[in-house]
Amino acid sequence: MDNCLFCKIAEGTIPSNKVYEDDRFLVFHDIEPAAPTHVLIIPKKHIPTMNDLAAEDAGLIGELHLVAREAAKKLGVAESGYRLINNCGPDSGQAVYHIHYHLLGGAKLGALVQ
Ligand code: IU
Repeated sequence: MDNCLFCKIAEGTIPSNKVYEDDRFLVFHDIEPAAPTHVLIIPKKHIPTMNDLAAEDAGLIGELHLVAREAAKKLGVAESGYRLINNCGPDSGQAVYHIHYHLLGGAKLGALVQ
């Protein structure tokens, strides 16, 4: 997708601080961390939001959870605990319309709704 920031990050045309990459996923550090550990997990496939997921994406999104699990281990938060968040649409505060999951940890996290 031409005008998508996270597609450009996935392609490598915009640099990121990578934690993990394979042919289908990228995990990179959020530029404005909201917790001591804050990375974003994205599929390289351009899917704008959770609402745009198709049945054929079920495997991709399932696999994304395994990527998140491995990232949590690599980042040292697997045992202490972490949160995986997807923002979908305006009320959630979604700012980048390429589906992504925030993995947050490294501290006791606050309430879910603020
Ligand atoms: P959101 O779920 O769409 O609100 O989250 C977008 C995140 O992308 C947010 O936490 C930003 O700090 C983060 N981000 C980034 O890591 N790199 C960027 O170049 C931009 C946003 I723009």
